[in-house]
Amino acid sequence: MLDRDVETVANNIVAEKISPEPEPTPIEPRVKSYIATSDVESEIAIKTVIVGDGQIGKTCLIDRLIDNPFDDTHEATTWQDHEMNLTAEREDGTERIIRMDLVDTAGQEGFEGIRGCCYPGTNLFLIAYKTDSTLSLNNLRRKWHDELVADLDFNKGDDRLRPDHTEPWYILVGCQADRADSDFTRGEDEAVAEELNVCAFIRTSALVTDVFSAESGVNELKQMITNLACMYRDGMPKPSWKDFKNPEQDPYIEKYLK
Ligand SMILES: Nc1nc2c(ncn2[C@@H]2O[C@H](COP(=O)(O)OP(=O)(O)OP(=O)(O)O)[C@@H](O)[C@H]2O)c(=O)[nH]1
Ligand SMILES: [Mg+2]
Repeated sequence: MLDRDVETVANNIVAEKISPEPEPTPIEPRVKSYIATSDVESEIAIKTVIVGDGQIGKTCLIDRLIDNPFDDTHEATTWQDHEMNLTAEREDGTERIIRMDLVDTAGQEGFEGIRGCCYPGTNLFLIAYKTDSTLSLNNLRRKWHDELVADLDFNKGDDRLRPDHTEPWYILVGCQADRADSDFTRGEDEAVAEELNVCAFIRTSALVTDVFSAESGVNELKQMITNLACMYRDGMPKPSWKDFKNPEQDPYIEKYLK
């Protein structure tokens, strides 16, 4: 090595040592709150249904959403209806209440008939997969999407098929993201989000106790449901998961989030 090179390396090391530590970037909440315009009604109703393969963690996640603790035991669901209230804040600080009918369904084969009974009137679907299972992710593309779209065709005339709502509003929900091998489907899940044109995409864990943490994603999901419920009821066009990924880059979304 030339003396000149040695000197350059030495200077770089000194510069590295004396340069101040970079300021940590403040962590922004990933999902921002919807700003409801002041002329909309104060209470809105919304029906949300969760679907996906059996034993992927749908019921455990719903339990977390309704503030129940994590229960490790699995009992196959047939149909479970929950009611919950969500709140969105208006620009003037007043609240708008969203009364949500939240339906948990059976993921197993053979329950198509029962599931079909709970689809009519649904405004928002949580389409769920397990983050270490490519099979459960791919089944969203085929089995679950086909089943939901067939139902929409079957129930022509309900309010999901208004001219501006010709496609289902989906949130793609990854379950059990705490698992060591949960990165198994990373990348593939974005392809599914793209293909199914979902409104949002959130990875969650029902096992993580702090529902406000990024590792849990439960509060993030709740906030996103609130945002989409308001946007749906205000007759907004269907947003794309990419809009929520970079809200600051999209003037349309930024206008509605704070
Ligand atoms: N590590 C981990 N395990 C989970 C999590 N959620 C669920 N499980 C496990 O997965 C099992 C199945 O979860 P359920 O919520 O019952 O599955 P499901 O999708 O509702 O199943 P079906 O009702 O049969 O469609 C649970 O008994 C837990 O042991 C999670 O977030 N993390
Ligand atoms: Mg269940």
